[in-house]
Amino acid sequence: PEVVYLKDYLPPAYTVETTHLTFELAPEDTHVKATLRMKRHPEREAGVPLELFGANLDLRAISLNGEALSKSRYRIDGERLIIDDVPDAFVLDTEVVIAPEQNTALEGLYRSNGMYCTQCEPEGFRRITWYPDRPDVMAKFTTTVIGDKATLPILLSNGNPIDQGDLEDGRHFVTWEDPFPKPSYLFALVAGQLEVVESYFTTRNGRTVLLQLYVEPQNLHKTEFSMGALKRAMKWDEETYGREYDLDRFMIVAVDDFNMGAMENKGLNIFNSSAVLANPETTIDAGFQRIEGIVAHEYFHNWSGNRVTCRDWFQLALKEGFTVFRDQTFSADTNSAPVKRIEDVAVLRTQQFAEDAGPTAHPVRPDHFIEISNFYTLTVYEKGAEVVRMLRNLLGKETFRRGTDTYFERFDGQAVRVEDFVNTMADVSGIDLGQFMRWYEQAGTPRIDVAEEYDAERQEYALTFRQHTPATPGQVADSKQPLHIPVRMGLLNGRGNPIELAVGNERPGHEMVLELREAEERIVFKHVAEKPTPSLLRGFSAPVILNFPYTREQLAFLVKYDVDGFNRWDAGQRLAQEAIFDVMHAIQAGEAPTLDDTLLDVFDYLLKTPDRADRAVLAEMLQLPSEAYLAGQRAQVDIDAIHDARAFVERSLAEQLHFHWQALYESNVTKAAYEPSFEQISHRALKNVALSYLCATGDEDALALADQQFKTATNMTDTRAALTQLVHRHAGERADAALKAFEARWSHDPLVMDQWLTLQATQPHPEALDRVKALMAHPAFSLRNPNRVRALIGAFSQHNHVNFHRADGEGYALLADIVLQLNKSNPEIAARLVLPLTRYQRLDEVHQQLMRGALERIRNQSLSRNLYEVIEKALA
Ligand code: B3K
Ligand code: ZN
Repeated sequence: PEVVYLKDYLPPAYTVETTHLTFELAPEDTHVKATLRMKRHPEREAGVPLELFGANLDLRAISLNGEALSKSRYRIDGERLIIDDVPDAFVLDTEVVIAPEQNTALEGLYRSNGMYCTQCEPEGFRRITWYPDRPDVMAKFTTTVIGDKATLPILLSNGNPIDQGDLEDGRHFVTWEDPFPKPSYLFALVAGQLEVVESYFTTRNGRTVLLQLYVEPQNLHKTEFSMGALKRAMKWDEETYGREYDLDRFMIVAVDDFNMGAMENKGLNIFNSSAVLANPETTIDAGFQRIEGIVAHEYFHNWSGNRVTCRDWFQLALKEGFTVFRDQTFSADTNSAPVKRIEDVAVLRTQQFAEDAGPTAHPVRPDHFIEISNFYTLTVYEKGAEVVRMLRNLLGKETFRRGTDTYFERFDGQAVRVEDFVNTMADVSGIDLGQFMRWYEQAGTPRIDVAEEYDAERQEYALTFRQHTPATPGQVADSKQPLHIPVRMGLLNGRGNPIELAVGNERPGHEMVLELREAEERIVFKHVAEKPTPSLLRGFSAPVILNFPYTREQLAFLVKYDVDGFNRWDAGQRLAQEAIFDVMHAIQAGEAPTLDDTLLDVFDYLLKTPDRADRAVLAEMLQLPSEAYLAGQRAQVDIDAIHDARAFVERSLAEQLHFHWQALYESNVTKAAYEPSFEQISHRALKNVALSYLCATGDEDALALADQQFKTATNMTDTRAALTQLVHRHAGERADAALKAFEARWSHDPLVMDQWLTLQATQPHPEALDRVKALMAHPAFSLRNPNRVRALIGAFSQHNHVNFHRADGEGYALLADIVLQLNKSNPEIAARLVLPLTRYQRLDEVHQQLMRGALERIRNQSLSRNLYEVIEKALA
């Protein structure tokens, strides 16, 4: 397959001014007519051949300026159609036939439950018609959709409806016009039997926007929350970024079969139903919060992505990193800021750091690809958001806002590069961000080792920071340059109070942002009367691994006294990690493990002094680091030992603090009617953390309590938490009966059954693999639907380490089998699903062999471009 390089970028030889499309919808033979008014790009010379992209298209007619083109005038080479001889300005007409019903890849135009819908980012539009399908070609679209009136009463596309009417044979049509020039990846079409929920939003300039949420009739009771979230997002973007909505209507459609979470098509967002439909009976608290974030994310793209878009797909993080940052801060402002930060950092450190450490590591802005769909990654999205956050840390909130205002103003209506964003920030702030650009170009997670010295005589405290970034594929360690890193920090004295900082002539107060630029830097704090405890990298001010040789007493001290909520949590996690690794070493040495006293004291303190943290933060602090996170901290990973050690610590805390867990449970039971409010969510989180510890003992009383909660719960959060305990603690009869009852009640709702699949797939008991295999034959499962695949197979391979990594290799074999099936039907999902198999580098020889064996078995088949790229990297 062809490799595409950033350095080869050339502007398109011809651009499109207007695009007129007509769709005659039919499952097996949809006719698509396109009329493109094109002209030569001013920067390209005359006479260059015209290049269009297409895939799986049956070309029926093609003409230039009204004259049909004979076969000798053009050629088709793979995904390209080339016309050698075109004038400087011309009209190109084509007609193609496509088969939405056969489209299982879910890219382009496809059918989902009888509904027609599209997914065009990044290169799906070429499965609809021949087109210069690249984001730097922006055209005004007019789209006529024709379909059967009885079965397709709703016909949607981007922009505003400008015409509609009945046709013969029971068909009707609607014509849509989008006044904003856009790249083809933002095109959308929807047709089906849909119900609509409507509301209004008045913008700050007094314009009224019609808000429409289209769903299948059975989902009408799940729309209220998203509509509210959309309005909150619209208001927040006006207040926080000065961004106002620009069309008369904003439409969201919920679709069952969807590869990703959602898509920001101009004026017509298409959502995976799992990312928009919510109801207290069917959706857990975390689900509500996820939905709120995704609704906001897609809405925010209207400016960061649509009004200002990407020049080429290497710039993907320009829109994704920025928009993730925007949705993270929106959620932080709407709910609990420290909890949101804790959750985002946990994802980053567990999953993105693992990506950075594995064979598919790449810079935030990659410089080459085979299949761009493989680059919708944690690195582009989550690390991309961290890079934008660092810019805000460096500039300060107000200057950052001036920067975003200037960016939107300067580049409105254009397709631009990461440099355009960063240079704007440099311009408005006067800060030199030349070195900062390395964050976009250099892959891998930087490490910072920090050493301290205290000189009591001179009352000076010095910190030495040494940074380096390990090698990643294609970038050797020697080529890695030092980065420009903001480290937010403070110092605490022995009573836990913040120390007034004095560095050189600067007096920044109790907290400052150090800007590291060199491989090694020493900072001296003056007038420090006693040896302090440093609180470093507050709020996780940079996406790095920072090591400071804290004693356990210091970590416990930070949990109690640090003013930074994130760092309090982080200190506790680090203490728990050390306690777990102590146990692991004891088990490995054949000694009897014991629970670390300091950790026990900290938990005792937290449970006795619950007001020291807000409830939601407390619920995070009481949870142990995940097995996946713990594995990421080891150079040599022993999956079973990590699992056993973590379980030992959990059980010890459960037993030794039994009385406290009981009290915590009881004091957080609420009688109030369910609301996804922050207040209630915190109570439920604490109650269910308590339930989990109670059940960790395996006590009959605790399992009876879970059973009772399961039977009496009035919302999915409590139901699912209880059922998870019954199944994961292997509560025998009780678990089986509860699973059956759940199935009987919810078999009609696929999004609820996804949760039923997931909690069985993630049970630590050795029967999990057989259970997963059996569930693949259950009516609730389907290999055709990405949500079902993620719920069962994705959950098993990502969140059930002990069973996925079974010593007999059966977990790997199962994943390889499924990946090979999906390779044919849905390559994008196959290439994502296979990733856990590529992370074998830190496992023992036996596991490595088994994993490579499974990958080689995949490589022996004929592979899609998506899977080919991932497998080649993994086996390189
Ligand atoms: N921009 C879309 C990405 C869809 C790409 C799928 N291959 C989702 C989002 O980030 O909002
Ligand atoms: Zn996005």
